[in-house]
Amino acid sequence: MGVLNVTPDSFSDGGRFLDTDAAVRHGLILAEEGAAFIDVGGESTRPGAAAVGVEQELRRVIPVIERLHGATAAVISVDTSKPEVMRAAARAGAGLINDVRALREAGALDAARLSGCAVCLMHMQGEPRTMQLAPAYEDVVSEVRAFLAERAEACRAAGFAADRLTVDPGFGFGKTLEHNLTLLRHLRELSQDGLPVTVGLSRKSMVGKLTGHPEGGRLLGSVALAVMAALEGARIVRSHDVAATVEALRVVAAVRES
Ligand code: PT1
Repeated sequence: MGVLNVTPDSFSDGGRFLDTDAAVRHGLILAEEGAAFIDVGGESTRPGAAAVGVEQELRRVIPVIERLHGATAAVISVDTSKPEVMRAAARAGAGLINDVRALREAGALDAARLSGCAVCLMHMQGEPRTMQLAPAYEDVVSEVRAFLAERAEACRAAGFAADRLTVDPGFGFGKTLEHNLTLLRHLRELSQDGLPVTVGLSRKSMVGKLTGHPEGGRLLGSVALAVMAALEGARIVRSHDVAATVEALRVVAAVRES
């Protein structure tokens, strides 16, 4: 899954893709590099980020989704928690709703179900603005697993087919380095009910803490974590660096299938 941030405060692109043309061009490059999903996001959810209004988020993402849809075989994903954005994105051609709040916002569960899109349910403790101030768990693996199981059950009860869902532990979302590493080591336990697991590790501060490198220097650490996640059963890997990540995962797959 390739990351396409359409935000001025994006941590990875310095706002370079605020104009629709440039965003669409970059999305097409991600697809050519081998991304099966292009994840279009207009609300930054990195630690410390403030919320954005619905009109602004719509203005950012909908033109990009409209133009990517049909221009690539990749599935267009929309990184949003807002029901209005889910509805408009689905009309514009999105096939996956990637919600870091796991459809907990008012109206989101219904909007997602009626959209016909598949859904990624992610775990987050707190809200982006404050989630890294004091993350705390008694047992991070069982708490994240229980949360994801509860949200998947809420979706099934609302009428989602199980094969339209994926779950994500939410690396860096209200978690210390130790929480993140524990979750990665125990990734297989997060989806006992057989739902595919998605992970996002690319360029995150956990990579910085492990390598000492700033955001621009985290490719090798990010690819190493992507490989580890794949070996621990992850089925979808969200990344800014699609060419490098796809190459690494293809090599791993070739060995495992040999
Ligand atoms: C993710 C994810 C996401 N991450 C899914 N969607 C982000 N499904 C946005 C840091 O510690 O992991 N899964 N959408 C980006 N969020 C972060 C969080 C970015 C933490 C950076 C950090 O640096």
